[in-house]
Amino acid sequence: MKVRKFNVQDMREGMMRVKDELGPNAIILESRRVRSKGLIGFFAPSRIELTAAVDNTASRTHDPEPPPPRELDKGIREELSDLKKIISRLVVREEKPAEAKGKESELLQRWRVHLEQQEVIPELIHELLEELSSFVNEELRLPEEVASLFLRKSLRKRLKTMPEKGAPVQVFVGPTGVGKTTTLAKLAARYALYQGEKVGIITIDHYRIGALEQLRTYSDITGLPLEVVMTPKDLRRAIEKFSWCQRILIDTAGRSTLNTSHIQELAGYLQNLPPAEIFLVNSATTKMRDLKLITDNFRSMNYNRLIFTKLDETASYGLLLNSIHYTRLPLIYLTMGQSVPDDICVADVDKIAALILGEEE
Ligand SMILES: Nc1nc2c(ncn2[C@@H]2O[C@H](COP(=O)(O)OP(=O)(O)OP(=O)(O)O)[C@@H](O)[C@H]2O)c(=O)[nH]1
Ligand SMILES: [Mg+2]
Repeated sequence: MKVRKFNVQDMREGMMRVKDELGPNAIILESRRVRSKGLIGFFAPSRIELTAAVDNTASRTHDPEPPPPRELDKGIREELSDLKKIISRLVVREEKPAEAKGKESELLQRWRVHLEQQEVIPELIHELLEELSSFVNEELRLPEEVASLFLRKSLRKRLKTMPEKGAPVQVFVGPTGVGKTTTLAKLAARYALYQGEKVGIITIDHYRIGALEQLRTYSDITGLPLEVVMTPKDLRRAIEKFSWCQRILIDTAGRSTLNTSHIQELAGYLQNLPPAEIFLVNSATTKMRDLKLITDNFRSMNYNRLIFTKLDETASYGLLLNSIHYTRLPLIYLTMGQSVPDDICVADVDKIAALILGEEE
Protein backbone atom coordinates (compact mmCIF):
# COMPACT_ATOMS: atom_id res chain seq x y z
CA MET A 1 0.00 0.00 0.00
CA LYS A 2 1.29 3.39 -0.99
CA VAL A 3 0.36 6.33 1.36
CA ARG A 4 0.86 9.96 0.51
CA LYS A 5 -0.02 13.33 2.13
CA PHE A 6 -1.32 16.28 0.09
CA ASN A 7 -1.49 19.90 1.20
CA VAL A 8 -4.21 21.57 -0.85
CA GLN A 9 -6.33 24.66 -0.83
CA ASP A 10 -9.67 22.91 -1.06
CA MET A 11 -11.15 19.48 -1.55
CA ARG A 12 -11.61 19.87 -5.25
CA GLU A 13 -7.90 20.50 -5.79
CA GLY A 14 -7.13 17.68 -3.38
CA MET A 15 -9.24 15.15 -5.29
CA MET A 16 -7.62 16.07 -8.58
CA ARG A 17 -4.09 15.73 -7.25
CA VAL A 18 -4.82 12.43 -5.53
CA LYS A 19 -6.30 11.04 -8.75
CA ASP A 20 -3.43 12.37 -10.85
CA GLU A 21 -0.67 11.10 -8.66
CA LEU A 22 -2.05 7.91 -7.21
CA GLY A 23 -4.56 6.85 -9.83
CA PRO A 24 -8.35 6.38 -9.78
CA ASN A 25 -8.24 3.61 -7.14
CA ALA A 26 -6.71 5.84 -4.48
CA ILE A 27 -8.77 6.42 -1.37
CA ILE A 28 -8.67 9.30 1.07
CA LEU A 29 -7.86 8.08 4.56
CA GLU A 30 -7.99 11.40 6.39
CA SER A 31 -8.60 15.11 5.75
CA ARG A 32 -7.95 17.87 8.22
CA ARG A 33 -7.65 21.67 8.20
CA VAL A 34 -4.15 23.02 8.85
CA ARG A 35 -2.53 26.42 9.17
CA SER A 36 1.03 27.43 8.30
CA LYS A 37 3.24 27.89 11.34
CA GLY A 38 4.06 31.40 12.69
CA LEU A 39 2.36 34.76 12.53
CA ILE A 40 1.91 34.66 8.76
CA GLY A 41 0.21 31.35 8.98
CA PHE A 42 -2.12 32.71 11.67
CA PHE A 43 -3.43 35.38 9.30
CA ALA A 44 -3.36 33.30 6.12
CA PRO A 45 -6.46 31.19 5.14
CA SER A 46 -6.34 27.61 6.40
CA ARG A 47 -5.44 24.76 4.01
CA ILE A 48 -6.43 21.11 3.85
CA GLU A 49 -4.12 18.18 4.48
CA LEU A 50 -5.25 15.00 2.85
CA THR A 51 -3.85 11.57 3.51
CA ALA A 52 -4.51 9.26 0.59
CA ALA A 53 -3.50 5.71 -0.15
CA VAL A 54 -3.58 3.26 -2.98
CA ASP A 55 -3.26 -0.52 -2.96
CA ASN A 56 -0.28 -1.50 -5.10
CA THR A 57 -1.86 -4.74 -6.18
CA ALA A 58 -5.07 -2.98 -7.15
CA SER A 59 -3.10 -0.54 -9.16
CA ARG A 60 -1.68 -3.50 -11.05
CA THR A 61 -5.11 -4.08 -12.50
CA HIS A 62 -4.27 -1.16 -14.63
CA ASP A 63 -1.27 -2.89 -16.02
CA PRO A 64 -1.69 -3.65 -19.59
CA GLU A 65 -3.27 -7.04 -20.34
CA PRO A 66 -0.64 -9.78 -20.66
CA PRO A 67 -0.07 -10.80 -24.21
CA PRO A 68 -2.11 -13.84 -25.25
CA PRO A 69 -0.11 -17.08 -24.96
CA ARG A 70 1.56 -18.10 -28.08
CA GLU A 71 -0.25 -20.93 -29.82
CA LEU A 72 1.61 -24.14 -28.93
CA ASP A 73 2.62 -26.39 -31.65
CA LYS A 74 -0.01 -29.22 -31.96
CA GLY A 75 2.63 -31.94 -31.41
CA ILE A 76 3.86 -30.35 -28.20
CA ARG A 77 0.29 -29.92 -26.97
CA GLU A 78 -0.44 -33.63 -27.49
CA GLU A 79 2.77 -34.60 -25.77
CA LEU A 80 1.90 -32.40 -22.80
CA SER A 81 -1.56 -33.90 -22.53
CA ASP A 82 -0.10 -37.45 -22.57
CA LEU A 83 2.38 -36.47 -19.87
CA LYS A 84 -0.45 -35.05 -17.77
CA LYS A 85 -2.36 -38.33 -18.02
CA ILE A 86 0.69 -40.41 -17.05
CA ILE A 87 1.42 -38.19 -14.06
CA SER A 88 -2.16 -38.31 -12.84
CA ARG A 89 -2.14 -42.12 -13.09
CA LEU A 90 1.13 -42.29 -11.15
CA VAL A 91 -0.26 -40.03 -8.45
CA VAL A 92 -3.36 -42.21 -8.03
CA ARG A 93 -1.24 -45.37 -7.91
CA GLU A 94 0.99 -43.88 -5.25
CA GLU A 95 -1.83 -42.55 -3.19
CA LYS A 96 -4.09 -45.60 -3.06
CA PRO A 97 -1.82 -48.09 -1.30
CA ALA A 98 -0.61 -45.43 1.07
CA GLU A 99 -4.18 -44.60 1.90
CA ALA A 100 -5.10 -48.27 2.32
CA LYS A 101 -1.98 -48.88 4.37
CA GLY A 102 -2.87 -45.85 6.45
CA LYS A 103 -6.28 -47.33 7.20
CA GLU A 104 -4.90 -50.78 7.92
CA SER A 105 -1.95 -49.41 9.76
CA GLU A 106 -1.48 -49.82 13.44
CA LEU A 107 -4.85 -50.84 14.83
CA LEU A 108 -6.30 -52.91 11.99
CA GLN A 109 -2.98 -54.46 11.05
CA ARG A 110 -2.40 -55.48 14.65
CA TRP A 111 -5.82 -57.10 14.92
CA ARG A 112 -5.41 -58.81 11.57
CA VAL A 113 -2.19 -60.42 12.77
CA HIS A 114 -3.76 -61.34 16.09
CA LEU A 115 -6.82 -62.97 14.52
CA GLU A 116 -4.61 -64.83 12.05
CA GLN A 117 -2.57 -66.16 14.95
CA GLN A 118 -5.82 -67.26 16.56
CA GLU A 119 -6.49 -69.17 13.33
CA VAL A 120 -9.76 -67.42 12.62
CA ILE A 121 -10.64 -68.14 8.98
CA PRO A 122 -9.87 -65.32 6.48
CA GLU A 123 -13.55 -64.87 5.65
CA LEU A 124 -14.38 -64.05 9.27
CA ILE A 125 -11.26 -61.90 9.76
CA HIS A 126 -12.38 -59.89 6.76
CA GLU A 127 -15.89 -59.44 8.17
CA LEU A 128 -14.65 -58.51 11.64
CA LEU A 129 -12.11 -55.98 10.36
CA GLU A 130 -14.60 -54.50 7.92
CA GLU A 131 -16.93 -53.80 10.81
CA LEU A 132 -14.09 -52.43 12.91
CA SER A 133 -12.77 -50.24 10.12
CA SER A 134 -16.16 -48.66 9.45
CA PHE A 135 -16.30 -47.89 13.14
CA VAL A 136 -12.73 -46.52 13.06
CA ASN A 137 -13.71 -44.21 10.22
CA GLU A 138 -16.35 -42.67 12.36
CA GLU A 139 -14.22 -42.47 15.48
CA LEU A 140 -10.91 -41.51 13.96
CA ARG A 141 -8.66 -41.84 16.98
CA LEU A 142 -9.88 -45.06 18.47
CA PRO A 143 -8.32 -46.13 21.75
CA GLU A 144 -7.16 -49.75 21.93
CA GLU A 145 -9.69 -50.73 24.61
CA VAL A 146 -12.58 -49.40 22.54
CA ALA A 147 -11.40 -51.44 19.55
CA SER A 148 -11.31 -54.65 21.55
CA LEU A 149 -14.71 -53.88 23.06
CA PHE A 150 -16.05 -53.38 19.56
CA LEU A 151 -14.48 -56.64 18.35
CA ARG A 152 -15.87 -58.43 21.36
CA LYS A 153 -19.33 -57.21 20.35
CA SER A 154 -18.77 -58.41 16.77
CA LEU A 155 -17.60 -61.80 18.04
CA ARG A 156 -20.57 -62.11 20.39
CA LYS A 157 -22.88 -61.77 17.40
CA ARG A 158 -21.17 -64.69 15.70
CA LEU A 159 -20.64 -67.00 18.64
CA LYS A 160 -23.50 -69.28 19.43
CA THR A 161 -23.89 -71.06 22.73
CA MET A 162 -26.88 -72.34 24.66
CA PRO A 163 -27.68 -72.88 28.28
CA GLU A 164 -27.03 -76.48 29.25
CA LYS A 165 -30.26 -78.04 28.04
CA GLY A 166 -29.60 -81.51 29.29
CA ALA A 167 -31.78 -83.64 27.04
CA PRO A 168 -32.63 -87.04 28.54
CA VAL A 169 -30.63 -88.80 25.81
CA GLN A 170 -27.18 -87.51 24.90
CA VAL A 171 -24.86 -89.04 22.32
CA PHE A 172 -21.15 -88.31 21.82
CA VAL A 173 -19.73 -88.68 18.31
CA GLY A 174 -16.55 -87.54 16.63
CA PRO A 175 -13.10 -88.50 15.40
CA THR A 176 -10.77 -90.81 17.31
CA GLY A 177 -9.12 -89.78 20.52
CA VAL A 178 -10.70 -86.35 20.90
CA GLY A 179 -12.03 -87.06 24.38
CA LYS A 180 -15.56 -88.37 23.82
CA THR A 181 -15.44 -90.99 26.57
CA THR A 182 -13.70 -88.68 29.04
CA THR A 183 -16.24 -85.91 28.39
CA LEU A 184 -19.11 -88.36 28.80
CA ALA A 185 -17.62 -89.48 32.12
CA LYS A 186 -17.29 -85.87 33.29
CA LEU A 187 -20.92 -85.11 32.45
CA ALA A 188 -22.21 -88.40 33.88
CA ALA A 189 -20.48 -87.60 37.17
CA ARG A 190 -21.85 -84.05 37.19
CA TYR A 191 -25.43 -85.22 36.59
CA ALA A 192 -25.20 -87.99 39.14
CA LEU A 193 -23.08 -86.37 41.85
CA TYR A 194 -24.03 -82.70 41.61
CA GLN A 195 -27.61 -82.92 40.35
CA GLY A 196 -28.54 -86.20 42.03
CA GLU A 197 -29.90 -87.66 38.81
CA LYS A 198 -30.28 -91.31 37.89
CA VAL A 199 -27.87 -91.80 35.00
CA GLY A 200 -27.36 -94.77 32.67
CA ILE A 201 -24.38 -95.18 30.32
CA ILE A 202 -24.46 -97.04 27.02
CA THR A 203 -21.49 -97.72 24.78
CA ILE A 204 -21.50 -98.81 21.17
CA ASP A 205 -17.73 -98.81 21.13
CA HIS A 206 -16.65 -102.39 20.76
CA TYR A 207 -13.95 -101.68 18.22
CA ARG A 208 -11.04 -100.39 20.21
CA ILE A 209 -9.24 -102.66 22.63
CA GLY A 210 -9.46 -101.05 26.03
CA ALA A 211 -12.41 -98.83 25.20
CA LEU A 212 -14.79 -100.91 27.28
CA GLU A 213 -12.37 -101.15 30.20
CA GLN A 214 -12.00 -97.37 30.19
CA LEU A 215 -15.73 -96.83 30.48
CA ARG A 216 -16.18 -99.68 32.94
CA THR A 217 -13.63 -98.03 35.22
CA TYR A 218 -15.64 -94.78 35.22
CA SER A 219 -18.85 -96.74 35.72
CA ASP A 220 -17.32 -98.60 38.69
CA ILE A 221 -15.99 -95.41 40.31
CA THR A 222 -19.27 -93.54 39.95
CA GLY A 223 -21.49 -96.59 40.46
CA LEU A 224 -23.43 -95.82 37.29
CA PRO A 225 -24.87 -98.73 35.27
CA LEU A 226 -23.25 -99.52 31.90
CA GLU A 227 -24.71 -101.34 28.89
CA VAL A 228 -22.63 -102.46 25.91
CA VAL A 229 -24.51 -102.70 22.60
CA MET A 230 -23.44 -104.53 19.45
CA THR A 231 -26.33 -103.74 17.07
CA PRO A 232 -28.82 -100.92 16.48
CA LYS A 233 -31.53 -103.20 17.90
CA ASP A 234 -29.44 -103.66 21.04
CA LEU A 235 -29.25 -99.91 21.40
CA ARG A 236 -33.03 -99.52 21.40
CA ARG A 237 -33.33 -102.29 23.95
CA ALA A 238 -30.70 -100.70 26.19
CA ILE A 239 -32.49 -97.35 26.06
CA GLU A 240 -35.73 -99.07 27.11
CA LYS A 241 -33.88 -100.83 29.88
CA PHE A 242 -32.75 -97.45 31.22
CA SER A 243 -36.25 -96.01 31.17
CA TRP A 244 -35.94 -95.49 34.93
CA CYS A 245 -33.04 -93.08 34.32
CA GLN A 246 -33.45 -89.33 33.97
CA ARG A 247 -30.39 -89.27 31.79
CA ILE A 248 -28.92 -91.73 29.28
CA LEU A 249 -25.45 -91.01 27.93
CA ILE A 250 -24.30 -92.90 24.83
CA ASP A 251 -20.63 -93.26 23.94
CA THR A 252 -19.58 -94.14 20.39
CA ALA A 253 -16.38 -95.42 18.87
CA GLY A 254 -14.14 -92.75 17.45
CA ARG A 255 -14.21 -92.88 13.68
CA SER A 256 -11.58 -91.76 11.26
CA THR A 257 -12.86 -88.69 9.49
CA LEU A 258 -11.88 -90.13 6.14
CA ASN A 259 -13.50 -93.52 6.69
CA THR A 260 -16.98 -92.61 5.56
CA SER A 261 -18.24 -96.20 5.54
CA HIS A 262 -17.41 -96.52 9.26
CA ILE A 263 -19.18 -93.26 9.88
CA GLN A 264 -22.24 -94.49 7.93
CA GLU A 265 -22.29 -97.70 9.93
CA LEU A 266 -22.36 -95.75 13.18
CA ALA A 267 -25.00 -93.42 11.79
CA GLY A 268 -27.18 -96.53 11.30
CA TYR A 269 -27.25 -96.98 15.10
CA LEU A 270 -28.52 -93.48 15.68
CA GLN A 271 -31.36 -93.53 13.18
CA ASN A 272 -34.23 -94.51 15.43
CA LEU A 273 -33.18 -92.75 18.56
CA PRO A 274 -35.68 -90.79 20.64
CA PRO A 275 -35.06 -87.03 20.35
CA ALA A 276 -31.54 -86.56 21.59
CA GLU A 277 -28.73 -84.12 21.91
CA ILE A 278 -26.03 -85.40 19.58
CA PHE A 279 -22.72 -83.79 20.40
CA LEU A 280 -19.99 -83.57 17.80
CA VAL A 281 -16.87 -83.67 19.95
CA ASN A 282 -13.73 -82.07 18.56
CA SER A 283 -10.35 -81.28 19.97
CA ALA A 284 -9.39 -77.60 19.98
CA THR A 285 -5.99 -78.70 18.66
CA THR A 286 -7.45 -79.86 15.33
CA LYS A 287 -6.15 -78.22 12.16
CA MET A 288 -8.71 -75.96 10.55
CA ARG A 289 -8.68 -77.87 7.26
CA ASP A 290 -9.39 -81.10 9.09
CA LEU A 291 -12.11 -79.55 11.18
CA LYS A 292 -13.94 -78.61 8.01
CA LEU A 293 -13.69 -82.22 6.81
CA ILE A 294 -14.90 -83.55 10.15
CA THR A 295 -17.93 -81.27 10.28
CA ASP A 296 -18.82 -82.32 6.73
CA ASN A 297 -18.14 -86.05 7.00
CA PHE A 298 -19.94 -86.50 10.30
CA ARG A 299 -23.11 -84.81 9.06
CA SER A 300 -24.80 -88.17 8.53
CA MET A 301 -24.76 -88.54 12.33
CA ASN A 302 -27.18 -85.59 12.50
CA TYR A 303 -25.20 -83.98 15.28
CA ASN A 304 -26.92 -80.89 16.66
CA ARG A 305 -24.52 -79.56 19.31
CA LEU A 306 -20.79 -78.93 19.55
CA ILE A 307 -18.21 -79.70 22.21
CA PHE A 308 -14.56 -78.67 22.14
CA THR A 309 -12.01 -80.52 24.24
CA LYS A 310 -8.34 -80.00 25.09
CA LEU A 311 -8.46 -76.23 25.36
CA ASP A 312 -5.55 -76.66 27.76
CA GLU A 313 -3.42 -77.86 24.86
CA THR A 314 -3.70 -74.86 22.59
CA ALA A 315 -3.26 -71.10 22.62
CA SER A 316 -5.39 -70.42 19.57
CA TYR A 317 -9.13 -70.42 19.86
CA GLY A 318 -10.33 -69.25 16.45
CA LEU A 319 -11.37 -72.82 15.75
CA LEU A 320 -14.33 -72.46 18.12
CA LEU A 321 -15.63 -69.48 16.18
CA ASN A 322 -14.93 -71.09 12.79
CA SER A 323 -16.74 -74.24 13.77
CA ILE A 324 -19.86 -72.38 14.93
CA HIS A 325 -19.71 -70.42 11.69
CA TYR A 326 -19.51 -73.57 9.53
CA THR A 327 -22.09 -75.64 11.32
CA ARG A 328 -24.42 -72.86 12.56
CA LEU A 329 -24.76 -74.97 15.69
CA PRO A 330 -24.38 -73.97 19.31
CA LEU A 331 -21.25 -74.82 21.27
CA ILE A 332 -22.29 -76.24 24.61
CA TYR A 333 -19.26 -77.52 26.53
CA LEU A 334 -15.54 -76.85 26.68
CA THR A 335 -13.09 -79.16 28.38
CA MET A 336 -9.65 -78.19 29.55
CA GLY A 337 -7.95 -81.18 31.11
CA GLN A 338 -8.03 -84.88 31.85
CA SER A 339 -9.44 -84.64 35.30
CA VAL A 340 -12.89 -86.23 35.72
CA PRO A 341 -15.28 -84.61 36.56
CA ASP A 342 -13.67 -81.21 37.08
CA ASP A 343 -12.16 -80.17 33.76
CA ILE A 344 -15.33 -79.17 31.93
CA CYS A 345 -17.40 -76.00 31.74
CA VAL A 346 -20.46 -74.72 29.93
CA ALA A 347 -19.37 -72.63 26.93
CA ASP A 348 -19.88 -68.93 27.44
CA VAL A 349 -19.89 -66.38 24.62
CA ASP A 350 -17.99 -63.72 26.59
CA LYS A 351 -15.34 -66.17 27.70
CA ILE A 352 -14.78 -67.47 24.18
CA ALA A 353 -14.59 -63.92 22.81
CA ALA A 354 -12.08 -63.01 25.52
CA LEU A 355 -10.00 -66.10 24.66
CA ILE A 356 -9.96 -65.20 20.97
CA LEU A 357 -9.08 -61.58 21.73
CA GLY A 358 -6.25 -62.72 24.00
CA GLU A 359 -7.81 -61.15 27.09
CA GLU A 360 -8.01 -64.37 29.05
CA GLU A 361 -5.53 -67.17 29.59
N1 LIG B 1 -5.34 -82.37 27.84
C1 LIG B 1 -6.55 -82.89 27.73
N2 LIG B 1 -6.68 -84.19 27.49
C2 LIG B 1 -7.94 -84.68 27.36
C3 LIG B 1 -9.08 -83.87 27.46
N3 LIG B 1 -10.16 -84.64 27.28
C4 LIG B 1 -9.69 -85.90 27.08
N4 LIG B 1 -8.36 -85.93 27.14
C5 LIG B 1 -7.44 -87.05 26.98
O1 LIG B 1 -7.49 -87.47 25.64
C6 LIG B 1 -7.22 -88.86 25.56
C7 LIG B 1 -8.32 -89.52 24.76
O2 LIG B 1 -9.53 -89.40 25.48
P1 LIG B 1 -10.78 -90.35 25.23
O3 LIG B 1 -11.87 -89.88 26.09
O4 LIG B 1 -10.39 -91.78 25.37
O5 LIG B 1 -11.05 -90.02 23.73
P2 LIG B 1 -12.14 -90.71 22.77
O6 LIG B 1 -12.62 -89.67 21.87
O7 LIG B 1 -13.15 -91.41 23.59
O8 LIG B 1 -11.23 -91.73 22.00
P3 LIG B 1 -11.75 -92.96 21.09
O9 LIG B 1 -12.86 -93.59 21.82
O10 LIG B 1 -10.57 -93.84 20.93
O11 LIG B 1 -12.17 -92.38 19.81
C8 LIG B 1 -7.14 -89.34 26.99
O12 LIG B 1 -5.82 -89.42 27.36
C9 LIG B 1 -7.86 -88.25 27.77
O13 LIG B 1 -7.40 -88.17 29.11
C10 LIG B 1 -8.89 -82.47 27.71
O14 LIG B 1 -9.82 -81.68 27.80
N5 LIG B 1 -7.61 -82.04 27.83
MG1 LIG C 1 -13.81 -93.35 23.56
